[in-house]
Amino acid sequence: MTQGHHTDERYDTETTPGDDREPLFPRLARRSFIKAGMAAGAAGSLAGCTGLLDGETGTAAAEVDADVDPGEHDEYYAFLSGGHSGDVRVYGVPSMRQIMRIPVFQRESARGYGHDDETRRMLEEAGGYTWGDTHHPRVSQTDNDYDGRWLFINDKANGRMARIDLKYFETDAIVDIPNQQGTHGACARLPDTDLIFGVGEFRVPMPNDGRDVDDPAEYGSVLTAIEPESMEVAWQVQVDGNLDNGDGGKNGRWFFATDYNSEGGVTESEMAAPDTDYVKAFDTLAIEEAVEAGEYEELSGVPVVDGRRDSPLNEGDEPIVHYVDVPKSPHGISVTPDGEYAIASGKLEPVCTIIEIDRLDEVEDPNDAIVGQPTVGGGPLHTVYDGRGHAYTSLFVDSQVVKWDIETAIDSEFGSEDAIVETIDVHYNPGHLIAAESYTAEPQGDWLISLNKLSQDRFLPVGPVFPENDQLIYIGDDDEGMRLVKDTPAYPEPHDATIVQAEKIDPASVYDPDDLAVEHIGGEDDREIVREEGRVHVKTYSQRNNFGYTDVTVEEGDEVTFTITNIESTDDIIHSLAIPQYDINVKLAPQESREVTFTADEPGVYWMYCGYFCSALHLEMRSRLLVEPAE
Ligand code: K7E
Ligand code: CUA
Repeated sequence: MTQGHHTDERYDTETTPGDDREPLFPRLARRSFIKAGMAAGAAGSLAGCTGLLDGETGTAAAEVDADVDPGEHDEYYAFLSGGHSGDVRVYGVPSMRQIMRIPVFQRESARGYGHDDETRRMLEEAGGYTWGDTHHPRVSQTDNDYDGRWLFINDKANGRMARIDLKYFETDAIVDIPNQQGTHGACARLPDTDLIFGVGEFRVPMPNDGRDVDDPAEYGSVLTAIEPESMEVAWQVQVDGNLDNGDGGKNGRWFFATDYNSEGGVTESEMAAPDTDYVKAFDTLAIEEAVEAGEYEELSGVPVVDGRRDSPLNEGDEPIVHYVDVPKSPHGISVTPDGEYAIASGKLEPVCTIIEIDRLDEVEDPNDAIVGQPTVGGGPLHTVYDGRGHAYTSLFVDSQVVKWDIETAIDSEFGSEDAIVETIDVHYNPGHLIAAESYTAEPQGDWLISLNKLSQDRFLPVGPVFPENDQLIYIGDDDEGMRLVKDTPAYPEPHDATIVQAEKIDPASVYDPDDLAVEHIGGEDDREIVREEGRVHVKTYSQRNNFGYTDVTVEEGDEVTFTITNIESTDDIIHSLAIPQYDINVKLAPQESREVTFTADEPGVYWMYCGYFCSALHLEMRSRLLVEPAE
């Protein structure tokens, strides 16, 4: 990734002791921090050194208690994006047990997602794609603290944003974003999550309808603002260059995004050519004023404001987008818990860039808002916080997490390593990392997960597709240093994550029928089979151990609808309605009602059965669908 232009001698070719594999990135194998620190005379505190030694050997310290005994609950939820699996995974922290998966952009049979009429329609109306690429899960906040209401997640592949209702841990809305290909970064305007932002990565013609196909100069990319309640697009801002990751300021005004293609290249070498790229600081209030004043062009039904550098809206001393030059191809950007700084991670340069947010209003040249640029190590991708003034940056190339002190970095020369407190080896090549409630005003500063892209030798081999490795690191003791506690294999492939205190989320264990759009069939008295010309509507229920009707007879060619309620009120008694050959498996949690419609075009006998092992008589929980041949 940075081969070819990086000549920093701090990188050596030796691998870590005990690590006999070939370095992944020749000449850029793991950096020897102790050596570098001594050479530069910039060692951290003694306490930091203890951590370093542990970091060098990568061993877990026994005294960190991350055990969650059988039957005990974790202190935190972690929500991890599933990447091109299209889902969101729910872990408990610190156990790292995977508790649930929430399907978002893909049909999923265990949850019956995309099997009933409503979720099928939702996926269809969101473009009808069969997959998505989830990267950035963000839980809604009120007053810069998690409120447990929603989780938002992007689809990098098909330019969408989804909302998960955390009462039911279920996707309840998806918006297919116009004028945007590759919705990458996803984040909210804080403190109260009153707008969700989708960050447009791929530059395309605007609109992308066949015009300017091979004229990259005319391509554009936009930042999209979405109303969280309606999940409708409120406005977009077109920018120069592209957009990568993003994060919201904490005071209801700013949004920051990185850019790795400021000059609009279409090949890898063009994209990596310039020495600098941008961090763009969007003044969302000024953008909203421009929309109010009608200063936009409507494209695909959306007001698109011109935020390019030479836009009239960027003239004068209140531009809508401030373009800050940073070393080329920054990747992650995140705002510190106190809301004072936005820190961009360098990716192709071994630095982080610290922008003091309030200075954006004061300086004439936005570059003067940069107040620090510490050297942190090879391939810095993302930065998170512990609430004690430290930043933790994932180093993709060095396979490390580096802990550094923000104020020290601001007080030091640009490029200095003085701010580095310690590093810890991770296995291997971390992408994102996340610390407990790092995206709020008050992170807890105890646990950190490093989401490593490569697991290499860490698990039993399972063929050429290796799992990823999500490593749990304890960061709660500044004297003892960071401790690697657990390896957790992950199905490909998590990107970002959010860690939320368990007490801030209050999921339902039984459905409230008022929350469902489908008729509730309360039991035997409600059940009926309504027949009209060519249509059969079966209204029934499920309970241990039957489906209300033992047989349902229809005629070949009938359009059949099942409206079915699980009438159990006991927690955890789930049924499903599986109909072989008709590709249906509708999951039904207690008091849940779902509807499924299909055309009975195959004459024959079909055993409708329950897919969840619900009682000792579960296997007996089946009924016949009799499809009689048409005349
Ligand atoms: Cu994987 Cu946040 Cu999509 Cu970085 S992004 S690693
Ligand atoms: Cu219901 Cu098995």
